[in-house]
Amino acid sequence: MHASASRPIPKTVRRDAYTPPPWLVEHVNLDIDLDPECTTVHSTLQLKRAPHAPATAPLHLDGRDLHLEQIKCNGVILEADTYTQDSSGLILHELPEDCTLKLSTRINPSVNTALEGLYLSAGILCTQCEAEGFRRITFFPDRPDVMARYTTTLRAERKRFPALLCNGNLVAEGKLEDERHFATWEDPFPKPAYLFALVAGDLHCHTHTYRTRSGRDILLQIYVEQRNADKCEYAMHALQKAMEWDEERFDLECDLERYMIVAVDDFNMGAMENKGLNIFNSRYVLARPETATDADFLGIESVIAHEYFHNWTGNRITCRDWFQLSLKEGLTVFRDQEFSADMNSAAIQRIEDVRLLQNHQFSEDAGPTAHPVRPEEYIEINNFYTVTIYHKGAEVIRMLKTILGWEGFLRGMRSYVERHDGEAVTIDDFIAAMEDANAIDLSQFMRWYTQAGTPEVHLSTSHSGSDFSLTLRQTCPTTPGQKHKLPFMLPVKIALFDAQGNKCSLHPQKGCASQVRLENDYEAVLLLDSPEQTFTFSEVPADITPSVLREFSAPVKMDNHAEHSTLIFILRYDDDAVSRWHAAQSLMLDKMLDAIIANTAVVLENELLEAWRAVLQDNSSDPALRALILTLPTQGYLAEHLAHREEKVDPDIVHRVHTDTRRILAQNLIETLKDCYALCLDNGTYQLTPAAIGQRSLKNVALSYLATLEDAEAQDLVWQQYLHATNMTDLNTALSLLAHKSSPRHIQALEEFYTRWCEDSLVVDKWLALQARADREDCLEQIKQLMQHECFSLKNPNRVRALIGTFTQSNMVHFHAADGSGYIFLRQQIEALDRFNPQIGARLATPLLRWPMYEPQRSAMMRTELERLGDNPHISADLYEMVSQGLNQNTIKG
Ligand code: B3K
Ligand code: ZN
Repeated sequence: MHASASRPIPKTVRRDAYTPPPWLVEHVNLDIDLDPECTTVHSTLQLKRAPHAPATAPLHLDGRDLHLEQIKCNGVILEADTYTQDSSGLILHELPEDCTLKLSTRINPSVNTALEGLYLSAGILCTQCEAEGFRRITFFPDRPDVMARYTTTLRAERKRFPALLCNGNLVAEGKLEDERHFATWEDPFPKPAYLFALVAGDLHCHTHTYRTRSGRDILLQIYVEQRNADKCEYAMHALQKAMEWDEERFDLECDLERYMIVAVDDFNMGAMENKGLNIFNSRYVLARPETATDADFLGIESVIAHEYFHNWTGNRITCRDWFQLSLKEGLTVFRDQEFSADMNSAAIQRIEDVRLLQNHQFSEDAGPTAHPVRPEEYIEINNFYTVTIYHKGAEVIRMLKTILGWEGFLRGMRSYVERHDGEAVTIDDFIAAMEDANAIDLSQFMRWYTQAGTPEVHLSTSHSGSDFSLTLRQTCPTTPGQKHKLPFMLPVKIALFDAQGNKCSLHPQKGCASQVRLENDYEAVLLLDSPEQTFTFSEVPADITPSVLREFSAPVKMDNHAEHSTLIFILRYDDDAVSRWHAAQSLMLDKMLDAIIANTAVVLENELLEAWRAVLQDNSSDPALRALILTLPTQGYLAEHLAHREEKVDPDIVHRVHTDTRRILAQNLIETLKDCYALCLDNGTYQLTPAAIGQRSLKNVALSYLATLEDAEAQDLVWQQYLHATNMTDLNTALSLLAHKSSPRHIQALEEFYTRWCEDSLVVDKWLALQARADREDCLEQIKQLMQHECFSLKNPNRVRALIGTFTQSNMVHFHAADGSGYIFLRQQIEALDRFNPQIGARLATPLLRWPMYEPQRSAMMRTELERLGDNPHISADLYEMVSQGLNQNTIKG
C-alpha cells in the first residue's frame, strides 16, 4: 500500500518518546445533560502545572468528534485565537500555573457506532473509555498517567432513563423540571480518564451485600435489561467468590462502598473494569442452564473475577502509558486463571489456558503482527489488546511465580502494592518490586517483555552408569523488526519415571545444583539462562522416561524428539495432567502431519487405537481430562505446525486428514464410544459442579466422534440428545452436529431452534456460530443468507463475531475455498465494518494477514484482498496498521 495525497499516514506512537504530563488535573467536575441525540457536557478542570514543567508548557487536551461551545479560564471566556483546535484536540497556551478551566461541549451518542465514548445500546446510554474513549466525551488530557478525582452530575429524562449511574458513591439525587431528574456521584479515588464510566437506562437491579474480612459492608449491584432479571444470580455469586478469594490468596480487600456491574448487548469486547462501575458484554453476565453452556458459565465466572481483580491490579495501581498494558492485563489474567483453577479443576484450567496460548498466541507470534509483551510502538492502541499482551503476559507472571515460589511471588506483590498504590507505573517498577523483595536479579528475565516470538527448547538426554543428563538448548525465531534474540531465563519443570511408571527421587549433581530447584523429592525446576545447558542427576535407574515442561512451565515449543512409545508411556503413567494431554496431542499431531505432508491416507496403528480405547474406558480418571485428551488438535493448529516446518498449507488436505482421523477413530472405537456415552448420561438434573461439567464434556466428545459415522444407532443418539436435552450444553452440541447436514429434517431442526430461542440474543449468537462452523458445501451461501436474517446486524459485535468471526477463524476448509470466495466475502465485511466500527473491522482482518503460509494460489488471492483493503485511502488507522503489517511481509516464508 502506498501513501497517497488523500491519506495522511497515521502517526506511530513510540515507547521511548514518553514524557511526563506537563499539566496535572486535581479535580474534575462533570455536569452531563444526557440525551441520545444531543448530550451536553460541562467539564470543570482544576489544573496545576507539573513541578518539572517549564512555565511556557502548553496544555494539550485530547478531543475527538466533539462540538466545542465555550471555554472559560478562571471565569473568563477564551477567544478562539487564544487556543489551537484540530481534529485531535485543543492546545492552550500561556495558562496561569493554577487555573480552573470550564469547557462546554456537545455530542451525539445516537450516531456513535464505534462503541467508544458515549453510545446507545438497546436504549441504554453507556460508555467505553479504555483506551482513548474519554476524549470522545469531553476535552481532557486522555492519558493514563493523569489521575484525578471526579464528581459527576447526570441529568436525563426520568421515564426513559430511571437509573443514572457513575463511578463512586451516590451523593445526591432528585427531580428536575420537565419530567427530568438528576444524580450526583463522587468518586473518592483518583483515576485515569479511561476508568470513567456512566450508564443511563431503564434497568432491573439485582442487589446483594458483601461483608469484607475487616467487616465493611459493600453494596453489590448487577443492572440488566428488565427482561433479563432472572439471569443474574450466577454472576452475582461469582463476584462474591472473587472478592473472598482475593482477600484469602492475595490479601487484597475491596476498597469500595459500592460495586456495580451493568450488562449491555452492544460491546466491542468482553467487559470493562471502570472504577466501581464495570460495564459488561451481556454474554459475560447473563446465564441460566437452559440458555447458557458450561463454557459460558465458566467464562462468566472468570470475566467477573478478572474485572474485579483489576480493581487492585489496574485501577489502584495503573499503567503509566499504554506500552505498559500487560502490567495490568498479564497480571490480572494470571490472577483470574488462578481463581478459576481454585474454583474448579486446576489441571483442566491449566490445559485450557495452554490450549488458548498454543492455538492463538503462538500463531500471533509466528505472523506479521508478532510483538513483545511490552511493545515498542503502535499506530492504534486498540490493535494491541492481544493474546500476547494478555495471555503470554500471564505466562510471564506465572514463570515468575515458578521461579520465586508462591511465597516469594507474594512478597513481591506486597511490595509492589505498598510502593505504588495510587500511582501510574511501569513494568520495570513491577519487576523491581519483585527483585527487591526476593534479592534476585531479573534483568535477563526482562527479555520476556522485550523480545517477541515463541522460544523453542530442544531436549536431548544421555544415560551413563547411574548418571542421567538432560541437555536443553534454546533458540527463538526472528520476528518483525527483531532478528537476533538473546537467551531467555526460563523454568523447565521435570520429573523422571522408571519403567514401571513410578517417579524417581532426584539428586542433582553439584555442577548444576544452583540452577535446579527441587519442588519435592520427585520434581524439580531447571532454570535455563544460556543457549545450551546440561543438568545431570545421580542414582537414576536404567530405562528412564523424562517428563519435561510439566504443567507447561514456560510458554515455549518443546521439541523432545519423543518416540511414539514414549508419548504413549507418558499418556498412560504421568501424574501431571498437562503432560498426559500434551503427549496425546503430540501423538495425533504427528500422525496427521505425516499424512498431510505426504498427502496420503491416515494410518492409526493398533497401539494408538488401544491407547485411545484405554482413555475412553479409564473410569478412574477425571472425565474432563479424558475429554480433552480425546479432542484432536484443531485444523488451525495443524496449519501452524506445517508452516513451522516450512510446508505450504493446502486447507483441503488438512481438512481431509483431520476428518478422516476422526472417522477412523470412531469406526474403530464405535462400541467403546457408545458405552462411554451411555455411562456419562445423567438423570436430567443439571448440576454445575466440576464433576458434572466433566461428565457432560466427555459425553459430548464421544457423541461428536459417533456423529461422524453413518451408523443409524449413532445418528439416533444425536437426534435423541437434540430432542431431549435439558440444558444448553447438550442442546448446543447436538444441534452443532446436526448442522453439518442439510436434509429437510436437519434444516427443520435449525428453524425450530431459532423459533424457540429468537428472543434470547445470546442463544441466537450460538445458533449463528454453529452454522458458521458447519461443514456443509453451501456454508458460505448459508452465511450470506443469515446476514439478511432478521436477527443479524453488522452493528452488533457479538453477531459479527458469532457469524463472520467463527466462519473465518474456525471453518478452515470453507473460508479457504479454492475459488477465493471466502476471502472476497471477508474483505467486503471488513470494508463495511471499517466505516462504522474500525475496532471490530480491524480484528476481523487477522486471518488474511497469514497469506504467506498457504499454497501459492490461495496465498495470492489472500494477498490481493489485503491489497484491495489497502487501496482505499479512507480506511481507519486501525485497519491501516493491520493491512500494512500484512503486506509488509516481503519474503514468502513458511
Ligand atoms: N480493559 C478492558 C479492555 C479494554 C479494551 C479496549 N479496546 C477489559 C479487560 O481487559 O479487563
Ligand atoms: Zn483486563
